[in-house]
Amino acid sequence: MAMFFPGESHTFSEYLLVPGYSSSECVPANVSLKTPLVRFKRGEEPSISLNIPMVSAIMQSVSGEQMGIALATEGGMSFIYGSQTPEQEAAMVKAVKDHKAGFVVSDSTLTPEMTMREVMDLKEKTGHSTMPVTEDGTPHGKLLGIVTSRDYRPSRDDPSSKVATFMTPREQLIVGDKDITLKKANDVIWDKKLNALPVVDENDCLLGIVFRKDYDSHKTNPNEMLDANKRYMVGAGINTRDYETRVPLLIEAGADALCIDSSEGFSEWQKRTIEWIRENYGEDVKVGAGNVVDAEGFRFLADCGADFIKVGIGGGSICITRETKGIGRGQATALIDVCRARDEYFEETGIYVPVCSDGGIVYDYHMTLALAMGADFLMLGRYFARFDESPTARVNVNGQYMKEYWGEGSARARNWQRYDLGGAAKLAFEEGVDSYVPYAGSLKDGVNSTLYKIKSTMCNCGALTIKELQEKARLTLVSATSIVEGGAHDVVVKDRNHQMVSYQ
Ligand code: RVP
Repeated sequence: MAMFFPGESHTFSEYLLVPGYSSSECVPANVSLKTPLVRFKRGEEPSISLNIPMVSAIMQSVSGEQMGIALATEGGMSFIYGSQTPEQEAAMVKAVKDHKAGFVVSDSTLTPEMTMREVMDLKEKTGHSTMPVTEDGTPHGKLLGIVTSRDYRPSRDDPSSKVATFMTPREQLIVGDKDITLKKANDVIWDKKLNALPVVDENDCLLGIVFRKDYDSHKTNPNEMLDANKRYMVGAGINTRDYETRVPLLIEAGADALCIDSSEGFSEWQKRTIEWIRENYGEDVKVGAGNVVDAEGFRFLADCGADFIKVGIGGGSICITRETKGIGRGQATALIDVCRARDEYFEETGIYVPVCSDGGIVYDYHMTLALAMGADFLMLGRYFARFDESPTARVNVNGQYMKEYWGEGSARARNWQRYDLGGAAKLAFEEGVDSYVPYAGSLKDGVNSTLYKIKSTMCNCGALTIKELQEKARLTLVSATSIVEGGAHDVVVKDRNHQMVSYQ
């Protein structure tokens, strides 16, 4: 007879935190969100800790180079998507590692042949008003000029005029050379009253642009995730099929942590992948595994040597795995079960294996709940897809800005493999959808607002660290009617923004 899990499986929205005593010390400014990323032995420090408990999902529509840089700047880590060739993925990892803080690699690069209309469309899509012009239109091509919104007047100029006719040409630009420091670049910006300084190599190819505003923000990034050589830290997704070629390239490119990306990780394939990494790299290469939804799955992967374990099947906002395959478990119940198993494993073996709650976070308070239930950190897809730094286009849908967001199990994401196989492989069925999410501005602003809420709730629970939150949190299940009670009710709300609380 089949085994039945006792009780129902619940999700985050069915729980609330009951506040505990908070002393006068409990203020957001005193809260630390530092949290382990990889396994460690009792009494030792983990070799990698995150400064904020957020990682970005291993997805084409979430974790590219810009996301890697922006999230590391705030203290989290991106896992670059693996649904591309190993060479392409390694190049993205390398781009994050090579990035010099404050030197922006533009994803809105123009060619001299483009028209003003195209420039305006690109500005609408990306929100960028300063765009470099290179010979071949790539971000590291030979620099030919710069276009800012002061160079053209949409209302008066001919929209078909070519970039070459209205850009500020290279010979009139002040540039920095490849060895310029950020401090020196900023001195030039101030001395020459510039808004941006392009930095070029000895062949006049663009390396990056220093913007006036970025230096100020750089100075205020105390949480940056930096490796021993002061380079940004970044992770990368791998799979259980091509690891023998992919892993060496990612390690060579400088990846700080790997993660096996699978919707179902309780498998011999994951065991073999981890074993291969251990045989070839020992403990030096850090690798997370998953996803699992119960204690048995956790223990299996912990015994295999996974450095962290991801929890969640079917809870992702774009995920239809539960609908198509009938597998999964309510995210809160799965997380609570796995975190209990992690603590028992720690008791028994003295080894702490961090748990990542992956998928299904809708409101900011869900993050606090997940941490309170035991998660060490959170993997977020939809949340990050909404920001400027996700790799997808910003589009205007019925007057509202949206960003595209699609699942890794959708036909759109899996096309790359089909092309790889010469079109031979067909998708048997889809496990994800292609969608829009409301555009939410810069990652920095969004993350800081979220973290402030998390810290403030932690204070309500009397906790100054995530560990303390896990020990002190008091959680209660809520009934359907008490969820109604928790929103604005029985009043006519004037401000429509308060009616739509999702996406906060
Ligand atoms: P969310 O943050 O709710 O958008 O969920 C993101 C997670 O959803 C990913 O980290 C991954 O585990 C899962 N995912 C990604 N693609 C798909 C799919 O196509 N089914 N699911």
